[in-house]
Amino acid sequence: MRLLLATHNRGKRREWQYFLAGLPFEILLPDDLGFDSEVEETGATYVDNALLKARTLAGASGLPALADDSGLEVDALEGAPGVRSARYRLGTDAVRYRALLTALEGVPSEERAARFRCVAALVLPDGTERLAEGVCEGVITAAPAGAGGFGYDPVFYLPDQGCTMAELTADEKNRISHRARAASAMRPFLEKLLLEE
Ligand code: ITT
Repeated sequence: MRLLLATHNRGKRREWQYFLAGLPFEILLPDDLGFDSEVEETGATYVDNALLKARTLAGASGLPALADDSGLEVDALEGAPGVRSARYRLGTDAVRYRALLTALEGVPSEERAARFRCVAALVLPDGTERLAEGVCEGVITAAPAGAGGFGYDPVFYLPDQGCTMAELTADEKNRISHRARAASAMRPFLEKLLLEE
C-alpha cells in the first residue's frame, strides 16, 4: 500500500522513514508526485497545520497522507517559538537557533526549560483523519553542541542523556524524541490501514 509522507523537511523524512521501516508501505514523497510547493501553514495550532498539510496532499494525490507539525516551546519565552518554530527567523536552522540563544541571553539554566512537541496527522482518501502527539522535555543550552539531527537539536539539552539532541546518534534520537512518541501513538492507525487494504 502506498503512503505519502507529506513533508518537505529532510530531517523529518529521514526520521519517519525510520519509524515506518517495519511496516509494508511503499513510501512516496511529495517530489515523487511532482508536488514541490510547500503548503502554507495558516493554522493557529499544530493540529490545524498538521491536518492542513495531510489533507492537502491526500486530496491532491488520492493516497493516504501522513504529515507532522512540530515545534519547540520555551517556558521563558511563554511557549515561543512554538507553532511558529519554522518561521521564527528567515534563513537556516542555525540562524533560528542562534536567534533563540540571543533571546535567552542572561536567563539562568534553571529557567531554560523547553519541550519539543510533534503532532502527526494521517488523512485517508475517504476523509478519515487520525491524530497523534508526542512531547520531549529538555533545557535550552547556552551554546550549540553536536552535528546530528536537524532544526533546534544542537541547543536542546536532554538532562537524562547528559547531551544535546544533536549529540545523540540517529537511533538514540529516534527512541526518545517527540516524533518517535507521536509515531508510536500513530502506529496502531497505520497497522489498521494495512489490515483494511
Ligand atoms: P514540513 O512542514 O514540510 O513538514 P517544516 O520544517 O516546515 O517541514 P514544521 O512546520 O513542523 O516543519 O516546523 C517545525 C520547526 O521545528 C522547524 O523549524 C524544524 O526545524 C523544527 N523541528 C521540528 N522537529 C524537530 C526536531 O526533531 N528537532 C529539532 N528541530 C525540529
